[in-house]
Amino acid sequence: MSDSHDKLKLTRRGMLGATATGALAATTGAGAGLFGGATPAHAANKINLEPGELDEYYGFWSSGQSGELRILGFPSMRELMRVPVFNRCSATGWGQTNESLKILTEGLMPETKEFLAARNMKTYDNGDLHHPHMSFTDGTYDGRYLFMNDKANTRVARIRCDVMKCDKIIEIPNAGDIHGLRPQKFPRTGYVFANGEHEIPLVNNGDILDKPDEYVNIFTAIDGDTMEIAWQVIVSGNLDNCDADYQGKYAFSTSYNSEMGVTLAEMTENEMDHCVIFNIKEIEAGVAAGDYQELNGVKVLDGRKGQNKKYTRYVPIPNSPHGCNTAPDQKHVVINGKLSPTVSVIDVTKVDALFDQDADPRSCIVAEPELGLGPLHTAFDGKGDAFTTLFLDSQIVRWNIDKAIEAYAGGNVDPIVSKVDVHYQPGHNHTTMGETKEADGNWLITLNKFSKDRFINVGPLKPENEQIIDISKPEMKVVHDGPTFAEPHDVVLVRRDIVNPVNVWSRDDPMWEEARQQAAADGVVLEDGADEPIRDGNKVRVYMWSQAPMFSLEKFTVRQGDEVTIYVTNLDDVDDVTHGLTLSNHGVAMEVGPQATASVTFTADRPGVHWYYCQWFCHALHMEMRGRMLVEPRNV
Ligand code: CUK
Ligand code: CUA
Repeated sequence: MSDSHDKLKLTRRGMLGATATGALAATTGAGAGLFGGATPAHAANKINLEPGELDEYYGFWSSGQSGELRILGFPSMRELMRVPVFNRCSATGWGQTNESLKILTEGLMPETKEFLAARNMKTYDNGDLHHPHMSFTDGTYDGRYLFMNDKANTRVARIRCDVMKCDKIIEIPNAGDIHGLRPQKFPRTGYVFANGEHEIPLVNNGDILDKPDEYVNIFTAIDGDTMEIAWQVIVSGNLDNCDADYQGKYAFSTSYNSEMGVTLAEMTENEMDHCVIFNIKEIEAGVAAGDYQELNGVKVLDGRKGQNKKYTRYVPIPNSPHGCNTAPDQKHVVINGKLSPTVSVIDVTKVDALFDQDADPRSCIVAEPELGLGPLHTAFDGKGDAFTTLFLDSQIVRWNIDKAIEAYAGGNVDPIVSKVDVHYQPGHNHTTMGETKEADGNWLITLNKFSKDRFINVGPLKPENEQIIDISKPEMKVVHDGPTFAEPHDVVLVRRDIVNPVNVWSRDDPMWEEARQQAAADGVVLEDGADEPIRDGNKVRVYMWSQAPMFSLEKFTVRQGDEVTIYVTNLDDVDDVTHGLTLSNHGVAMEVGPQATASVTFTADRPGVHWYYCQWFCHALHMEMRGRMLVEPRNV
């Protein structure tokens, strides 16, 4: 590092840094006063928050075919953040930065990497994220991680809740398209259970093609701490949704198409499909005893119908069941009938007998109330009531679990408490803390697939409509319409005291470990940057820091055809001072959070002057936060 640069750096960093901090202190100071006095929204189930009031819950939303996770404040429904996962994000550079590409690619199977490389793709840039769920400890959310599925490209991802960024994505071998996903509730997560939805040949290499009777479905248990696959079980029938018990003994998956048909007529032929119950201890014992085949590096056990092994039991359920929801009473699991107007209630204490005494599989069913047309998903208030979406009736039905059990035993009681119209065709619904033992019965949200006439028209593609329902009294009341873009399937509503993200990255974060190592190999300290690009053949590495409102390099020079990697380390240590680096006319842009390092690699094949600039409005001199990349023509 030259003396003059050192001096310049010190002076400018000192002066402008002070200016920046001063300016920010003024704004954040005002903000702190405003928010410091904010009151939570729970008073009398209040939904409309005044400016400056904070939400009582975090809502973690899936986005279906948009591929991202969204964070909303709940119940205000203010969208707070989008966390890219299975998609490409223009704002943050997810899918482009080296740090995100490492996460997006390291968990892919070798043949997928080859497939993508042959098509000049670094990774998939689409996904279909249906089911986001938080990690549990002892039956309730613990604020560590969120896990989610990608139905489109058979992946499972994890988000770190300390920074709200995805840190792991794995492809699930042997399975066809991951759909249902739930974490183990007890003793902790532990396992993340993931359903393979579409049946495929066990070894899907082209040897077996149009022989559907040789296809199988795969249930997967992932270790949520390491994000490695613990084991898989082969099952009969398409797996749809799943959930776990509060005892740590069983997992449950709904299964439509027990016929294993491929046409609509074949798939809906039977009146009864089933719920598959997985015996976790027996499966672990089977793994320990070596009762598995190894496929693509995964231990795969056989739990198909008729195997009569203690890994699985098949409970007949009417008809093409969809949602699978364990109640906060820690005892009941509701299986939603979809094509049947009923839901089937499993008593987990009666499941032992299925395995130990080969009891009739239906003996674990303790209620089967008829609720209405198209029951898809059920949520709970923690006080004994359940709330089921009726897709075809466009209603939420509130029903009482104890009364349903009484009626099933022959009692003359009606389990239905009330119904409310929603707009329209609800899929998932969810209550505040509803999938934990701490369900509080305050609010229900219903995620409706259609919104026609609820909003001003935006053309043929309409938003979905999410409605909030006050469930604190027996009569339910719709209190809010919330349009949303394609296409949340599911959401979890988490009390805000459970979620505690940091404001500023730790410089030790593993996210940029490779950048740290590369810098060390180049004799550079990331926080200091380098005056000149480091050349290594035609690979060029540019190290700079950012501090509002400047980059450490006002310019750098490379040669046409160089493969350039730019590392930016954000020295700002102030809440909310995110910078970015956009390199014009190169399709390059990335977020650099406070105290973070981010890097991007591209080929400098356009001779000339190209400006890079900060794209995250960070300072009064944000427009001035820029520099030049000078690209020398190849034959000079
Ligand atoms: S599924 Cu979409 S409405 Cu993927 Cu959870 Cu039921
Ligand atoms: Cu830094 Cu805008």
